[in-house]
Amino acid sequence: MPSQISLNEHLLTKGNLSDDLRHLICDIARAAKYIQFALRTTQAGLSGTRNSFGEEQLKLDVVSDDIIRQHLCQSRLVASFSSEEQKDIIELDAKAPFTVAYDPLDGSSLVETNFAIGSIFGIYEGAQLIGRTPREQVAALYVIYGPRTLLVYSTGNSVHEFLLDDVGEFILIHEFLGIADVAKNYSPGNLRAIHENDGYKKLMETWLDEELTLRYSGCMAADIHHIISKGQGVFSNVGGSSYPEGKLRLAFECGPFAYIVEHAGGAASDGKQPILDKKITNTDQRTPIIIGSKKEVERACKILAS
Ligand code: AHM
Ligand code: MG
Repeated sequence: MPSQISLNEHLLTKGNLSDDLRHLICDIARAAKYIQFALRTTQAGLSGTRNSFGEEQLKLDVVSDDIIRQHLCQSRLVASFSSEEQKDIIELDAKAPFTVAYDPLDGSSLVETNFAIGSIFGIYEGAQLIGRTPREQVAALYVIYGPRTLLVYSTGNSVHEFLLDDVGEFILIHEFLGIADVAKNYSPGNLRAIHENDGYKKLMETWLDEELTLRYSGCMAADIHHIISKGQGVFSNVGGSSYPEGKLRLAFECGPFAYIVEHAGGAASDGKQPILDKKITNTDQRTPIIIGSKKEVERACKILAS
């Protein structure tokens, strides 16, 4: 028997979850392997153009969406799913146990730069997404495609990190990840909003004055993974005139990350209430978000409200 712990084995022994949910998470992990292969082997540019063989190429976010859709359909475990790449919620089989909300390729505008990007998933029991809150998720996970491919999941029993090895297995590298209450790093998104949002301006001045370390890549998945892997930090994206509610979506981005960060001991708020308690009213719904180290999130919410 190999001494390394695979994702499947970890889910079996530490996940505290049903076999159905374990199979669904493994199916999603398999989809991620195909996405990382597509990212490695598709030529840069990648955007509905032709490759050097003259073949038409789909955008990588569309390719990633197709790969995930195929895996969700074939799992036979998905009642409905909703993707950041598609307007409509897709209903598959009302009797199947789960609904999945996902962003197939977060940070896809960074593909050409070779920065890390990611896929994000939130899993709910039942056939409905609309009317639910992210607190009702039974699992959330994300995959980071960077120099290494990493998968991080929570099923409500802390947060665990896996590395894709050369055999094509996700193997455990860190378990029971935690986020400290105090942040030393900050990751401020939608900074253009400081011209219209005095609270956000004051928050930036506070972070600058206190000389927190700036860590912002432009991919939420990578920026929040930075917080999880360093065990501290704060990420923000709040509203201004171009994005009154901030740029990030509740169902596909903020909800899954709020679930994972809270299960690592951190916090996630829209400035007034926990992200986990916000009702999903439509799939395009945006929300301001301050997420990461608990004390810093609390303080940021106070400054934003002042
Ligand atoms: P995407 O899902 O289309 O990639 O957009 C979301 C991304 C986030 O990952 C990131 O935090 C944000 O957009 C960055 O926005 P901006 O380029 O305005 O800073
Ligand atoms: Mg995104």
